[in-house]
Amino acid sequence: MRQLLAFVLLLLGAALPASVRAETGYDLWLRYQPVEAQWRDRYAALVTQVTAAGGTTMLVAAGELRRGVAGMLGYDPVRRETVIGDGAVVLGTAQSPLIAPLGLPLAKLGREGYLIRSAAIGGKRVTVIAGNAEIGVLYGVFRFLKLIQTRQSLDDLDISDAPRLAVRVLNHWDNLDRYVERGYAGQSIWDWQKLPGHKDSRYTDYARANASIGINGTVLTNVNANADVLRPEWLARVKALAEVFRPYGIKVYLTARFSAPIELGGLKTADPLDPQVARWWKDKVDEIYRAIPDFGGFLVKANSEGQPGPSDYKRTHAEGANMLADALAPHKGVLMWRAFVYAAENPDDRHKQAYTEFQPLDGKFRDNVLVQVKNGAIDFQPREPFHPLFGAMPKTPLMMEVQITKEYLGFATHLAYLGPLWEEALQADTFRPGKGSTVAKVLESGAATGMAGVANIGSDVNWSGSQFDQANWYAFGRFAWDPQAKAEPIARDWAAMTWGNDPAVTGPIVRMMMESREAVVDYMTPLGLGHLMATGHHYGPGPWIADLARPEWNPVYYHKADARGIGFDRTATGTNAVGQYAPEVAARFGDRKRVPEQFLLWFHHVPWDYRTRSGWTLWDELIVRYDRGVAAVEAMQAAWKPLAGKVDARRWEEVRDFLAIQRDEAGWWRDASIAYFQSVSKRPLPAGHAAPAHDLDWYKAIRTPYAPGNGK
Ligand code: BDP
Repeated sequence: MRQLLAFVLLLLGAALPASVRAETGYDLWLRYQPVEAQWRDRYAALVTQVTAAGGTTMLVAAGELRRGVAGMLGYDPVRRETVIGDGAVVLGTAQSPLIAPLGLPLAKLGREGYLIRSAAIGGKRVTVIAGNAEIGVLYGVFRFLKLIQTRQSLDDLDISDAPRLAVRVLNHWDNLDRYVERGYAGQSIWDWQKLPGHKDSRYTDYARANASIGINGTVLTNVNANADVLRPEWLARVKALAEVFRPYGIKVYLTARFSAPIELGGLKTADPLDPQVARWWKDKVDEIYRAIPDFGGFLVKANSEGQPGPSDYKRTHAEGANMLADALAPHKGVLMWRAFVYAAENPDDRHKQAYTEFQPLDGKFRDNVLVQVKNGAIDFQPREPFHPLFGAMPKTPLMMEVQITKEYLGFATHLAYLGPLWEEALQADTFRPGKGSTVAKVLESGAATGMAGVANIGSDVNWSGSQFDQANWYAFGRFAWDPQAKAEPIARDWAAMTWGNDPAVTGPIVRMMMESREAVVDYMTPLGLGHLMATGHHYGPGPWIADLARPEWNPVYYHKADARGIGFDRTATGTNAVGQYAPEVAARFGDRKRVPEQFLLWFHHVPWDYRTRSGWTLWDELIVRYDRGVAAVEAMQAAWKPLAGKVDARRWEEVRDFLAIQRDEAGWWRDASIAYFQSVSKRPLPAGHAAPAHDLDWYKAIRTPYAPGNGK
């Protein structure tokens, strides 16, 4: 009898309670699980059939709708007959015969926008999902499915949306041997060895996931990659991937190693002003477009961390970029040129170097160049002030680059939702040209616009190395679509789609997510500290490291702790990095009393007994923050525990285990940091705060030689 029951339950798989169903996370936020009975009938009445005609993207859109409805409502809405009935969902572009007569206000939505509207066609009550192009329809379908996934009403719909940025790209730091630099989710998903003969079905799921959040481009190769991907045999593989992605509105881009004309072309130079070099690139670009007519363009890391570039020939970044841009322009390709430059030989504050180099080049770049600027001036830290270049190059399109993969935030095992970090950067007021000129507005105002996210995607079954890291991929897409977006509603959407709609589940999950990034800041780099991670792999604390060749490789360069105090003086009495910001911002950051406390030590060297706003001494405040960070991780553990049985066991257990790892490592960060800073400050810990478990030498002796993502 029991066996029979088990068998029946197996047959009814979809109806099993969540706690019993094992999920891997492969389905991401597109799980399409059955909706509760009370919703099912309401939805089913409004999704009786799907009507669509068009090209491959329209087919994909209809296919996704069928898939979602099959999963969530339990039937296939496809009807062969063309007669429209009540409850039909009509997909089409502005020109579709069923849609054109409705005179929908599509014109202002651009090529990628969409409109979802409850309407009447031939006296029947229908829902129209329309765009100017088929890709808009696909985006609209994902939005429509999200309404069901998040249990919204489908009655009286009138939704229209369009992306606010044009180029919304993932940057994969993937090498051709499938090694992912700063990758914590396994190998590269690009299985080059089997391409172009075999196209893994995973490429399609990757494209679906990206299209569902509006990502429309992917740079397949690492910014530090060699030039090999530009060889004909590799371009054939790139072409195969481009074909998979095309129906999903995703363009393929490649990194272009600046010295490729030497390495592949046999030229003696890669000087951008040498006509032979320009010719080589033009021919190479033409060759790429013959294979991939909608190729997106190039991403270039030049004269940065040892990469070749125009400065090798005493040319400017603009001269280098423009030469490549000219090769791409006839094909409408874009060039993303990174502003992440700093030089070993340059003794100036690393914070200042990109601005110093790029700001004078404002207006000197071709129209199809986007200068790609990291959110902060140093390097993807848990918290950084916004990059001073935002707002400072009004004549140059700037795109913002963020890191989705958590190189400096505990890799895949630390739960850190990055939505709040990105919102903070995007909402920062540059005061250029005036008050209210947020970074988001700067991004939107360019003649060309975009946002790039360094991907956290790999061959792990859950794609991102952890369940919660999927939220960062998801949130990146949402912010690139709308830089004015807010982190919390994005977290709510993701949580509902990924873990189910029970408020007893989503409530705690969203709270965990919203507090998680601040927890990491507190236990790693409180009060504006930064770059204290151990050398190279950036895994775990190394604030004592002081013996590396280049000054800015050493954490001591960033915190400057001494007997007197701690912090980097970037005011006028120090490096005057504040001078690179608009005067209003400089005045605030430069004044110890006015600087947001979260940036205090980023801009100021502050005595240990300085009184913070809470009335503590700086030293005590630091300790309080470290402990607050650890306590926040414990609070996440406590919040997760009661969700056992409310979500599937397999994912629940993975999260439980990762939170335990995070708790241990938060403690490690706290203890090691306090042990070290105490050796400098020589101060006692405030009452009620425990001494580190071990002495400083114990922490210094910890080695993690095989930490992932750090080259080979
Ligand atoms: C740093 C990474 C390094 C990248 C570099 C970059 O440690 O692996 O190559 O950024 O953005 O954060 O180019």
